[in-house]
Amino acid sequence: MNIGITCYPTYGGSGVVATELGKSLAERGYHVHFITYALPMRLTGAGHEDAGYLDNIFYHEVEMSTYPLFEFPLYSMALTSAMVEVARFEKLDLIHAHYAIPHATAAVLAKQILKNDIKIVTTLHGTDITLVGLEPSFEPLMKFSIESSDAVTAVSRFLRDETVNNYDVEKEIEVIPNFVDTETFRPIDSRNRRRLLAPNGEKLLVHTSNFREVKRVKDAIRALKVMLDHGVKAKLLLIGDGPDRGECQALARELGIWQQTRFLGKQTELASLLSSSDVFVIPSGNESFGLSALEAMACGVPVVSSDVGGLPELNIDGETGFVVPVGDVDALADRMMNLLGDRQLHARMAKAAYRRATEEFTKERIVPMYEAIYERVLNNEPAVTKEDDRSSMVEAT
Ligand code: GMT
Repeated sequence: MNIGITCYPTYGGSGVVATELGKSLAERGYHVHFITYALPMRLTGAGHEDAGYLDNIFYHEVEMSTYPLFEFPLYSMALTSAMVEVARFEKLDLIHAHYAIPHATAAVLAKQILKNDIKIVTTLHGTDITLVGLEPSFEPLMKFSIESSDAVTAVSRFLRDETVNNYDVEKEIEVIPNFVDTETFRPIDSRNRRRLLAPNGEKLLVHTSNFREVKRVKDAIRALKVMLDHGVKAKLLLIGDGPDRGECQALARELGIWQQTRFLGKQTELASLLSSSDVFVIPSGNESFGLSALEAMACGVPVVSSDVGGLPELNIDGETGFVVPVGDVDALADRMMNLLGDRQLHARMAKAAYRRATEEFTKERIVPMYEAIYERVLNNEPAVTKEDDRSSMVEAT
């Protein structure tokens, strides 16, 4: 089977999921063609043994021509053209579009140009539905793109329900959660690293994100301040980069806790940094799944998260960590102090987090769900009904 994959290559969890899926499919013998405007971040293999050339994977760059008349780059048009060209030349059976606008839209248009001689699978990831698509002018486009896809998946039950409710779509949306490569994300003995990061035996809190407003990173910094005021010896590792980073740094200085925060920027050795840490904190204002929390869980790190979106589907309150109301900084601090102050509780939750990640959300378990959808659309079979939805596995702990 020849599969085209389009995703945002440089930024965010949807690109990570799309790239890891493509790599897994290639390992299983499919020919995978990435059609993106830059080489997907994790495809370069930075930090991976398989850096460089990967068998069965092909990269087609979406080239953007400039012309003075086009004040704004015509990304969607260029992408559609690239999809058509690659589909014809490489005899693609289907295009898997990650992120609804404009990727699913471009794929649907490409399908029309190709006279329906291709199938479209769309995966909804989060902000495409919860933020971007809610722009009133985008609503008809979103509904059209979803309903015109041959199959649609969402990464959590929350996201499926949001899509159905917000866009009134008449389309079966199947839930396929995010997955993690447990060979990369695993508990790693990182005592040396820990000694460097916490030379005075401090507890380590960790947060990874793209520092957008929706991540509410400042809540994590404020929670650290509450903990320090309670006499807890702790440090907060902040990994990643994005628009809010500057403000977060300013807040840490303003609160007088600069020395207890470490802004580490974008890191490739994530698993080792996560493994060095005691608690993963994710206070998001909206989060359709929370791939970063899953990666931490696979490294044996319990999670303290907000209660929004798909986070409570992943992080089981009182079992793999704690779930607190979004924006409640005191509750965030309180739960982290509970975890850090009770060795047995911490060990139990760390083990449960690891078990949940490595039993429920592995690529071995999740990738076949996508394969089944590909087979189904190519055989023109109908979608599974909600009653026997695949999301039931997410509920199993
Ligand atoms: O918010 C991000 O980090 C980026 C965003 C994206 O679409 O690239 O991530 C979304 O997709 C991830 C993969 O499916 C999910 O794990 C994230 O929860 C989701 N982010 C939000 O909903 C805010």
